Amino acid sequence: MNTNDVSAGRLVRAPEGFLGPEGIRTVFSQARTGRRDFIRGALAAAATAASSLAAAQSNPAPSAGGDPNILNLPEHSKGLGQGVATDGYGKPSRFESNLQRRQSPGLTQTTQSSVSFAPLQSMFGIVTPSGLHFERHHQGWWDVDPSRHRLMVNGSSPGMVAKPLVFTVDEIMRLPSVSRFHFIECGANTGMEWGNVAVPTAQYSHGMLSCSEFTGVPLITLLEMAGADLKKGKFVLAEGADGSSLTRTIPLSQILSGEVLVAYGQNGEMLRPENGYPLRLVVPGAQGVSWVKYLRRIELGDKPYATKDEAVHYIDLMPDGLHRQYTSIQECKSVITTPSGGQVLLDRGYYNITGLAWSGRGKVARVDVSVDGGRNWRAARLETPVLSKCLTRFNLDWVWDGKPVILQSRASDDTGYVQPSYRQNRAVRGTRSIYHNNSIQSWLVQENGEVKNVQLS
Ligand SMILES: Nc1nc2c(c(=O)[nH]1)N[C@H]1C(S)=C(S)[C@@H](COP(=O)(O)O)O[C@H]1N2
Ligand SMILES: [Mo]
Repeated sequence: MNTNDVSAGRLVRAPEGFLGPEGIRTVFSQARTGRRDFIRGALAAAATAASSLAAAQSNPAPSAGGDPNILNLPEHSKGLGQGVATDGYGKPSRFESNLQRRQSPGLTQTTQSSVSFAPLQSMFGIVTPSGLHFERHHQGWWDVDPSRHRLMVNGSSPGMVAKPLVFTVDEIMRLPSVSRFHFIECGANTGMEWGNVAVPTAQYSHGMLSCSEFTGVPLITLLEMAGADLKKGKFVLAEGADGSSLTRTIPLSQILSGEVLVAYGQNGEMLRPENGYPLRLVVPGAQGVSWVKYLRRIELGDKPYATKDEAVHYIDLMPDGLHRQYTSIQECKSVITTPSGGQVLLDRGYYNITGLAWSGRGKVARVDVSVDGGRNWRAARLETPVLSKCLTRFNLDWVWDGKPVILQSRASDDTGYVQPSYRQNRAVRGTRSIYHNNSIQSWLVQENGEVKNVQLS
């Protein structure tokens, strides 16, 4: 084993179409099959690599010219490195240029009313770097001047709010703040899969999903400051400042708990313009459309508003022909991100099956993983922290024997809800929905190591 194994881990393949010129990162194995204690085997292999690397770096090796005093070291171990970065804001390594959010060719007619997907298959842990957060815009994004932006809090009728207020961003940032980790998932995530398998990779099947630490002020604080009547009020209308006039109804019951935030921070800095700078609503557990960006108005009322974004869009066409409205909580769901569609296993042997699980109703309680198309299930290890309405990372040890297998993950949350199969979901929902598909995902690992998106009927 030598240090070249590191680059083997970065081998890329670029299947046609969706992946762009860079392809995606594959995974690689270090230990061979046949070892009964495969974890110890993998660790031993890693230790050997480390010690031979150390030996290579400390032992003088004869140069081509035969001068034994010249060390056979890479440039970066001999010369002077670069000075502190001059651009003031760091960027990823140039070797990581394949790590990108991507658009789906042909999905939408304009990029202003479109979506970019987060590269779930190449991320670690639970936090989405802000530059890789998925985007969903109804009429393009704006870099709104925070010194001119305002947020109004008013009532639908006289008396609903005693003294309507208009806040500047500075005024909101002076108030007591909280920081919390939450996932955001577009209600249309995995929507193309209702009818059948539609896309090749986890990026496109599940990448309208991201997770950040959000910082802001509980919306209830602003309502109380404005003297809101929290007995008469039952619902809030949230309105964005972009041309789409995006508006959604949020039940006051969810706001009273203090979890709905008027956020300005994302992962330790201000929100990115694409994600709603300078203010966005954070509605933990609710589908993305309720997380209104460029938030400019909050109105307290006593009934749901039935706006275009909840009466006509984001509704579920049921088998009986009726539409289901206001299904805004994202139910428990999970996906294996490695190995996943478009990746290639380079060899049989040990792999860490890893993925993400989440629930809009609370904490992930367990994740079971099957490597035989759902016949047998093993409990995966949940990585801490396991937070409410937040992505949870799971892992499972697995040795691939080189035969075709179907990998699946099935999450349950702390309400006892279990993620359904496609068959179970279609029995209730039919096949004509777009939104709210939380079915169990299947990945087929073929004999040649290539991983494909499949569905079991
Ligand atoms: N003002 C405004 N808010 C918006 C949208 C929008 O187009 N305009 N899109 C919504 C939808 S459908 C989703 S899924 C999320 C996406 O948030 P993101 O772009 O930060 O990922 O924002 C929601 N909030
Ligand atoms: Mo969305």
